[in-house]
Amino acid sequence: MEFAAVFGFNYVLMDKHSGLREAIIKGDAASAVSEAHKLLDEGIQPIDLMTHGISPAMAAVGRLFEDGECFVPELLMAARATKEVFTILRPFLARTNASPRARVVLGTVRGDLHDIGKNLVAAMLEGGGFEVTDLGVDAPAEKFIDAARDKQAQIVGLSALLTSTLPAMKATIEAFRAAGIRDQVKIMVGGAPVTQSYADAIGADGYAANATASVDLARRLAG
Ligand code: B1M
Repeated sequence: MEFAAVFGFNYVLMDKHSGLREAIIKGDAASAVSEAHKLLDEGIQPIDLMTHGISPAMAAVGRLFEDGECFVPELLMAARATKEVFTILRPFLARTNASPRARVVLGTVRGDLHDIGKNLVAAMLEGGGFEVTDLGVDAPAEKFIDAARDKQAQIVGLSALLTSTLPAMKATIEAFRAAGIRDQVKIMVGGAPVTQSYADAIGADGYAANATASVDLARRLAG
């Protein structure tokens, strides 16, 4: 795939994150990790690597996939490169947390295996001072409920990328109600097919369109 074609002229004019974006789009994990180390050594904040590097790169890979310009193997290579960069960013993000603002239990709902956006949200929340318990993908309602109880979480975050798994989001919120603990947690939702009106319709406490907005929302929900 052609990097210039993905980002257009402005991005080709090379900002400091362009090497990282290019490596992720190409699915070159080793170069992505080395670009990330280089940026961190230059004093760039880990949050900036996510907002200007990982996030736009994965959005670009998503567009290429939708346009039929890349296929599942390339998607998976880009996802793997992103995960390896997360591995080196995580300790930096954790280091900034003196005492957590609130505990968040986060996961991708049942039936849904997409985790790149959810991982970005987790990393941004950690960077924003939240303690995050990540339940991974394909998480059933009971897993969210058990973890929320165990961790005494104030916030539960549900991610979904498929229109077919949106009902699992609704079912998870209903399960919290049935378990009698709906009023003990704030539930935030997000993911490409989710909208504010869907969040309202299923009784969520908040919706965030992207990882940056999820930190603002979590701060608001945590009071
Ligand atoms: Co899938 N997939 N996929 N996929 N995939 C989509 C979602 C799709 C739109 C592609 C398409 O066809 N155009 C389509 C869904 C169509 C629909 O439902 N209407 C689709 C499909 C159909 C499928 C399969 C069914 C394909 C198949 O097997 N036939 C299958 C389903 C598997 C399953 O889940 N059961 C499938 C599989 C896969 C891969 C495994 C190959 C891979 C996932 C790898 C992984 O995640 N580890 C994959 C990918 C990569 C995509 C696309 C291309 C990219 C998703 C992504 O990572 N985006 C996607 C098309 C697209 O979105 N353009 C597509 C980048 C990421 C940073 O953005 O995830 O939106 P996003 O997260 C954002 C926000 O949404 C938000 O913040 C994030 C960061 O800014 N956000 C939250 C997310 N969660 C949040 C939670 C919050 C707050 C904000 O609070 C709790």
